[in-house]
Amino acid sequence: MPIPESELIFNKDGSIYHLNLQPDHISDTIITVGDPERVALISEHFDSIETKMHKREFVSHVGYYKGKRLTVISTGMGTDNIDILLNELDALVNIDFITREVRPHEEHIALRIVRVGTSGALQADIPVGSHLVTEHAVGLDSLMQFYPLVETGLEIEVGTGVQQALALDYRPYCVRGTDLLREQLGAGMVVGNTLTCPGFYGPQGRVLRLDLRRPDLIEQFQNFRYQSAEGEFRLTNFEMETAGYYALGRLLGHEVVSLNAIVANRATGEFATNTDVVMHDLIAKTLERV
Ligand code: R1P
Ligand code: URA
Repeated sequence: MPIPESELIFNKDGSIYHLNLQPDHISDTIITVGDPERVALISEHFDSIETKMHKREFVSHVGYYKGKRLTVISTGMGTDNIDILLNELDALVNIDFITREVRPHEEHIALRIVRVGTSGALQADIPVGSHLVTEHAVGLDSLMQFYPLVETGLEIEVGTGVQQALALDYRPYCVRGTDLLREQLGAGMVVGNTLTCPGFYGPQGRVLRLDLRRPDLIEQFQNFRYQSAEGEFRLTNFEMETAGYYALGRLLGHEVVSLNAIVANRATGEFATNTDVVMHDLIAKTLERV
């Protein structure tokens, strides 16, 4: 059955609605960033750039790095944008734009998607300036209220534990990322469990002029522990997209990894004075390994 025009939306040039890209624009390996200005910081290392596109916060550069075709796309902030990003990237490779039909299972293309973003550490032993690769992502956002995500026993138990620890009236979702990609891209980095928050201030326990409903939120995040057969589980850092990536990656059949430049530490109260250098080094590692 063809997907209706109101659901799979094309622009006049045949590109997909928000990303503004056509199927032959993208490569199988995609680096994603939150900040649109970070796209050029990555593509400036390319040998050549074949396509530049932008619409809203989605800026895309496609080109070659040491002979390998790469796409870099910015997403802006939040898992609502990751819903758009993952669904539209998947459509570019797994839906026939002429017939509007999903390609057969045997023709499924699995993309490799590498998020390169900033993040705040929750634990004192993860210093600002370090690089962290996400093993499990825990989503406090509502995105998975709308998809039939299948979680493992451990993932459900961690989500239930976080729900109880924070006395939430919903169970956060928890997803372990792709092991192979984490080992390849995250070699030598801190391996952590990332909390994805639906905001930067209140949902990350920051107080400017507004009081919080949960004044001890940061302590609750920091003190959360879950004992499993694999050892002790703790939350190491937070940001605003990773759980959406990991959950939609699993649902759509794409390999995803989140690499985090730790720019803040909420246990010590520090913020990095050299965020540009921390991000530059993470970009260099990513390009060498991808
Ligand atoms: C908040 O400042 C933003 O920074 C982090 C958060 O996830 C959020 O998007 O990631 P990026 O640096 O990739 O945007
Ligand atoms: N990004 C976030 O979402 N939180 C931080 O503390 C730092 C970067």
